[in-house]
Amino acid sequence: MKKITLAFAFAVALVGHALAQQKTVQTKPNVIYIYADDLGYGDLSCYGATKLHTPNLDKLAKQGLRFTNGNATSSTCTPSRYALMTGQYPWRKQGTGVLPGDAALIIPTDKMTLPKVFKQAGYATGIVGKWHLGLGTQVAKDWNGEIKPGPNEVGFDYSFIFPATADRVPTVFLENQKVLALDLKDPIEVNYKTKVGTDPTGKEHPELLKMKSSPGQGHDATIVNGIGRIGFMSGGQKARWVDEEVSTTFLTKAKNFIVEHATKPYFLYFCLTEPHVPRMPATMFKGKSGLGYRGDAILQLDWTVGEIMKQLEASGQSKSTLIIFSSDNGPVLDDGYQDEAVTQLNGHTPTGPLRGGKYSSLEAGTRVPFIVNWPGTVKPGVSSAMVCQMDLIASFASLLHVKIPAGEATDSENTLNALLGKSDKGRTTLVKHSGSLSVVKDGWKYISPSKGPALDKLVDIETGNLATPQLYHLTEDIAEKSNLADKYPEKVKELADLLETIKKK
Ligand code: NG6
Ligand code: CA
Repeated sequence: MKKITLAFAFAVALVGHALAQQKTVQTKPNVIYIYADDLGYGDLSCYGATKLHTPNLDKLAKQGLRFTNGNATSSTCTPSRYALMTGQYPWRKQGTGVLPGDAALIIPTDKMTLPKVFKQAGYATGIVGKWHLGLGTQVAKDWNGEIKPGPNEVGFDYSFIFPATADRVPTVFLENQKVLALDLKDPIEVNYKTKVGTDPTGKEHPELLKMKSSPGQGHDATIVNGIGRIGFMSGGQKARWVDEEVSTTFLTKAKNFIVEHATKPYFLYFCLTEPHVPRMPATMFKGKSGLGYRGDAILQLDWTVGEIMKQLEASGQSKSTLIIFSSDNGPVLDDGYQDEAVTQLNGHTPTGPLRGGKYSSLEAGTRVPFIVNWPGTVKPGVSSAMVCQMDLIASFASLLHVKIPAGEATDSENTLNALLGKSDKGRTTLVKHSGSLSVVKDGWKYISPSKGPALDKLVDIETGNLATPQLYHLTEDIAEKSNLADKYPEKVKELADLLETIKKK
C-alpha cells in the first residue's frame, strides 16, 4: 500500500512538473524576429503577389496572423532598426540615417533595448544577420582585434553579423566581436574616403565585374567576389564572404542557435539580407523565379524561413516559439546594380497596391509585410490593426513583466493584444519617417510639406515630396491617389499640430 502511495505521489509530482514546464513555455515563448531587407508589401503571395510564389511565408501567414497595416518607422534600414532596438523614433537623434560600413555604434549601451527586455526575463539572446547600427566607439578602428561596443554590448549574448549592408565594405562576418576567418598576416583595412591597398575597384576595372553597377550610384569602389562595393577595403582575403553563401551561412548559424538553446527560452533576431542589393543568390535559386535575381532572392528568403520552421518542428519547438516576420523598409528595383530587377519584372508589383517605395514618405516606404505566428496561442487570421516594429520593446516587456526605466523606449507602445490577435486595435497614431515626417492617425495620413524632388531619379521612386501639405484618407484610399488637403483644412491643421506635439515630446 505504502509503495503504491509513493508511486502515486511520484507520478503526481511528475505530472505537476510537466505542467509547470508547459506553463513556463506558454508564458515565456521563444521569440524569433525575422527581418527581411527591402521586402515590399506586395512581394509575397500571401500579400497578393501572383508572379512570385512564396509557399513558406504563406504557410507562416496562414497558420498565424497577417497584418495589413504593419509598419517600419522609416523608409530605410538604419533608422528602422534603430527604432526596433531602442523603442525611440530615430529622427529624434542625429546620425541615425543609413550608415557607412565603418560607422561607430549608434545604440546607447546604457539604455533599454529589445534584447535587454528578453535578457531581463531570463532569456538567452542572439543576433544572426545584418546589423547596420555601427560598431566600436569611433569610425577609425582596428578590424583585426576585438571590435566593440556592438551587438554584444547592447543586449545580445551571441552575435554573428555582417557590419552594414551587403553592398558596403568590409564584406566580412563578425562572430562575437571578431572577424571570422581572420588572418593576421593579411590585416583588414577599411576606408570610406580614400582607396586603401591594391585591390581593383569597379571604377578602374569594370571589366572584372560579374554584375555591373548602375551609373552614378557609387557601387564602384573595391571589388569583392566580382561585385563593386561602396567603400574601400584591403586585406582579409580569406575572411571575405562569397555572396552566394551569405544566406546559407546565416541560416546555419540561426539553426545552431535554435538547437543549442532548446531547453531555455531564447530571443533570436534573425536579420536576412534579401532582397537588398547586391542580389546574388545561391546557385540553386539563380533563375528560379523568372524575375531576375531580385525574385530569386525572395525565393531564397522564403526557403530560409521554411528551413527555420522545419528546424523548430524537428526540435519540438513549434508551439513554444513565437515568430514575427517583417521588413525594414519598402521595395526598390534598381538600387545600384544592373541585376535585371527592372527588365525582368514581368508584371510583378513589389509595392502591391501602395504608392512610393524605399526612401519614400508614401505608404510603400514603411508599410511592409508583418506576420505573427505562434501555433496554438495566436489564432490564425488577418488583422487590420496598425502595428509598428518599434512597439516590440513595450509589448514584450508587458508579456514578460519587465519594467522599462522611466525616460527610455518612450516612443514604444504596448500593442501586445493587437500583436497576439486579441484585439483589432493597435496604435492610433504613428509618425512615419523618410526625408520628411508624416503622421498617421485613425486612418488619416498627413505628409508635411517638403521642397525635395517629387521623383528620386536614381531609383525611379516617387518620394512623396510636395511643397504643400498632403492629406490622404488611407482607410479608403490606400494608394494615396487623392490629396484631400484642400478639402479638409481643419484635418490638415489637426494632424500638423499633432506632429509638432509628438516632435516636442
Ligand atoms: C543607399 C545606397 C543603396 C543602399 C542604401 C541602403 C547609393 C546611391 N545607394 O545610399 O544602394 O545601399 O543606401 O539601404 O549609395 S538600406 O536598406 O540599408 O537602407
Ligand atoms: Ca533595408
